Amino acid sequence: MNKKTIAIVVVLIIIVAVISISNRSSKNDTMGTNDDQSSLPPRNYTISTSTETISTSTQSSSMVEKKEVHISYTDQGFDPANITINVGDSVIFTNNSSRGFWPASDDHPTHTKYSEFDLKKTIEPGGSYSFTFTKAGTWGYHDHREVGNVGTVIVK
Ligand SMILES: [Cu+2]
Repeated sequence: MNKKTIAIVVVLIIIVAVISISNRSSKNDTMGTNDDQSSLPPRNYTISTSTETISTSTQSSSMVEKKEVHISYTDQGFDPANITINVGDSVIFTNNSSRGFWPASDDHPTHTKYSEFDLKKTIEPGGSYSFTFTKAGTWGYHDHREVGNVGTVIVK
């Protein structure tokens, strides 16, 4: 239900309530005297509008949900080093090691396999780097400052 519909429903409820109240008072008029009215128990008309919880479903689109995959960089290397993701997914590298590291695409030192992936600078300990893979393929990567630490991102 949208706001306009709710407003119409509320107006209708008010109209119905007003009609029923006026029917009652006209009935009382035909019933006659004030004595009759005073013998009636007091009646309270409560107009209750049920408050409806409106939940708008956010994007039930058929698109595949984009994932974020985390890779931790430790003093022992990347963990996990090898992952498989889908096109459009992001990989977040967090530096949990004791030194700066430089995420870069293979091959060292030119980094031309997936040149956009090359951060071209160092991430200090505690820092992170998020990269969204938009090209399918098998992408080897490494720490440009510690070339023995390598991994592979397979993008499907
Ligand atoms: Cu390198």
